[in-house]
Amino acid sequence: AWTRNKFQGFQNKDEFEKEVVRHVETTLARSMFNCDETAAYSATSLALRDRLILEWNKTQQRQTYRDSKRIYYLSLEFLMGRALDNAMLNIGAKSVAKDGLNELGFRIEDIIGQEHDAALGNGGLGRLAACFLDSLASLNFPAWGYGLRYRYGIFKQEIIDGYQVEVPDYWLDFNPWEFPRHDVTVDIQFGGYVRKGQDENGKTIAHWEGGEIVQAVAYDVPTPGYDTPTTNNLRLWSSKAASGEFDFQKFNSGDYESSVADQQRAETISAVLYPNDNLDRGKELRLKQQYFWVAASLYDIVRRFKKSKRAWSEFPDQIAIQLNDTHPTLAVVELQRILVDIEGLDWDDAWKIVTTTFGYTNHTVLPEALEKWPVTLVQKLLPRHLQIIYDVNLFFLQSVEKKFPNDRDLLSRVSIIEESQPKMVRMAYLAIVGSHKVNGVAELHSDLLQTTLFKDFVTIFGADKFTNVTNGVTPRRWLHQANPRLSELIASKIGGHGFLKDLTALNKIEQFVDDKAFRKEWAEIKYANKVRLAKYIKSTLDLNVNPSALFDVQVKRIHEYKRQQLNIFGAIHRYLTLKAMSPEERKKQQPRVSIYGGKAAPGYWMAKQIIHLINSVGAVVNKDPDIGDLLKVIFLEDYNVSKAEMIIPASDISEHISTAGTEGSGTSNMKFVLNGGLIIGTCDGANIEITREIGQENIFLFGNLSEDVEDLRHAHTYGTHTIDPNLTKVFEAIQSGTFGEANDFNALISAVRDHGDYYLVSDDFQSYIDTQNMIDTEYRNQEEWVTKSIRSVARMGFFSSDRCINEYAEVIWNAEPLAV
Ligand code: 26W
Repeated sequence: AWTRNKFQGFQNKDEFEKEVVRHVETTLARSMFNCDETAAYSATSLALRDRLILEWNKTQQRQTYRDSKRIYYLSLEFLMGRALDNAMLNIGAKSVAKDGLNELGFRIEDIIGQEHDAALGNGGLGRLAACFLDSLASLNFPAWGYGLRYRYGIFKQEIIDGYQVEVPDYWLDFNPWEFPRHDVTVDIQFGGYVRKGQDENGKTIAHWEGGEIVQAVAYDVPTPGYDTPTTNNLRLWSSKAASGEFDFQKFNSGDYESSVADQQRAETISAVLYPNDNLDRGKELRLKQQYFWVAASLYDIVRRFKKSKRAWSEFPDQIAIQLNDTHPTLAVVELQRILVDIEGLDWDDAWKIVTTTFGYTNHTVLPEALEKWPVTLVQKLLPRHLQIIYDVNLFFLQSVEKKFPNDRDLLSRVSIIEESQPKMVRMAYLAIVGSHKVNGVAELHSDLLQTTLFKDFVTIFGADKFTNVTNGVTPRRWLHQANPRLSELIASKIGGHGFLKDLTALNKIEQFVDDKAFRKEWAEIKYANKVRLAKYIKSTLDLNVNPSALFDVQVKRIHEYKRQQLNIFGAIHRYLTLKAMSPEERKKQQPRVSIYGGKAAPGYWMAKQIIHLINSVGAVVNKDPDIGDLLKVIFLEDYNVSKAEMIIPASDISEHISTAGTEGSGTSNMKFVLNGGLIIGTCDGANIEITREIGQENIFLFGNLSEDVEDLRHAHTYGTHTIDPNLTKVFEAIQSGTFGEANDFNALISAVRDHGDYYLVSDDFQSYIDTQNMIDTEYRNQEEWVTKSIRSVARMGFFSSDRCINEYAEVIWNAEPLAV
């Protein structure tokens, strides 16, 4: 059996301090006398990093030597957050570091707080990828992540006069967690033309020639498992001009400007993360990013495979590649191109290898999120790939025709090429045809995929190709790191921290549900977390909130389908109701702090209006003397992973209130419950499975069901559409100028009243406010509330990303952990 601390960690705090001092004095070239918190953070990280890289090396050697099946997770987004705390916890060095830093005159929280988030993602999909890396390493799977090293991650959000303003997130000034691999480079081709030639046997082969070359450089980020000998790799590609710093020919001939311009054009590819979440804008640079990253990754994967000298037919036994949404779908085409054009395999043999290697995960059913690329654009950038796509489509449609003769409608419905004006490549269809398994991310979501979006493909390929893997979250970051006191309390009751590796062991705390001291401590921890958030609100917004009030939280990307507008309309209704009460009556009401956070895509005007409304309501409500502590409306600026770690443990109730059938899974719902918060939610995404696990008595569900949505929308458009009377009052208040310039909010109101209320805000409004009122009542019974909180946490074992990764490994990857 493996025991920790042989190679990882530090023997004691003196050894740790020595390393920190060494890095301050040598790597950073400073003296300990002027070592500030920034320098202390850098030196601490470098000391930790030294340990990680040793483990990384060993892991890589072991994985190469064993040569067992490897998993490659291709994702355009990895929302990693901060690395230092996670690294210390995972390698078991936190207490040594805490003591060591103390002796050097620092508090560990301050040092941890120095780190800039690695924010290479938008939201759910990117954070899921990060949780998966943690689980893959913690379960000892030989797995690599592949992504892009954006110079600018998701923008920073500032709120100015109640509106969102975007500020670039330049985060690479000093990043101790990455290792540049200037020796690992791949030349990536764009444009040019295809020339048909013949090989020595007279077989036609395609040569892709001309165009431009951009160089991909690898940057490696070690990702340590929790209490395991495995430190896996996240490889991020950065783009630069292929000819080095300058085109010297141009430079020498005096064309200095254009030689620099070439370099900048190349570097643009990995410059910035697209900030759209669930919206496909079809930008050329985005397609370039996708191919650049996919081609570099596949070259790397194939190069590693070829070292083993195995037959090509063994490729799928040795390699599983998972496509995180359709963003990496060109990988399917690229592998086929490598096998056929470069390695000389026959089309059918190659295609068999390709389709056995790939799996595709869909994360959304929103039509506006489904990627489509104009055929003309693909032709321009990737002429050979377009030919391959056409051939794949032809053979696929021929097989459909054979199975379902004379169904022209079916053929045009499932064609990878949409015969529209202009013609488009449907990436989801290409991903389905190019993979052996397709999964959704929660049961309802996977069912909807199979009965609606991908229905024809279920008919064609059979139901076996389609499956569900319900999302999960890593309990290391989302319980142990974010809520250390709760983690310790649980550990003290059930015999240690084993639950962090087998989350189902949480069920052992349910036997303590009546234990007085345990309950008291449980409630105190929640209160302390709320005090911490209240202090943060005071320091950033200069607002006093009462930590004893009910903290009601909705933090996620701002999107109409996630319905932050329902939440703020509900808060306005609450405000109006309180205003209409007598002072005596008001005294009987439950105080509440309504907390919002999240970014709007820069081009998503409606989402920005929602942010503005929230801030405008806050500006009025928060200083209304009639209201006082009874209601505060708070918008927290720049929601990100590290802020989530503070906010989530401080919630009493969190909101997961998407229109039924629209949220793939949701993962913050899992994080909130895991931290002892209850949730209000619709019957959507993973809320349904959370209910199944924790019991319907422990969750506040409301609203219309997914199966009713279509009829309701139909009725809005073709029947009579009456708006809920309470919501009408809310609209009247807004339009009478209660929250500032009334016209500012016309679009939010008319979306509901005049434009068909696509997201069913009015249909769900009464049910929503009734449920919120029920929450007020139940919250006053703190004993019952704590019971619900404990029971819920105890029953959350299913939602570990470890369970999720084990399911992927068994059902999709056919891969096993590497035992040591
Ligand atoms: C093409 C633009 C674009 C960019 C990102 C389209 C779609 C996306 C993502 C798929 C959006 C996303 O993050 N989806 C979320 O994925 C989570 C992880 O599975 C789920 O929990 C969320 O419900 C889903 O919205």
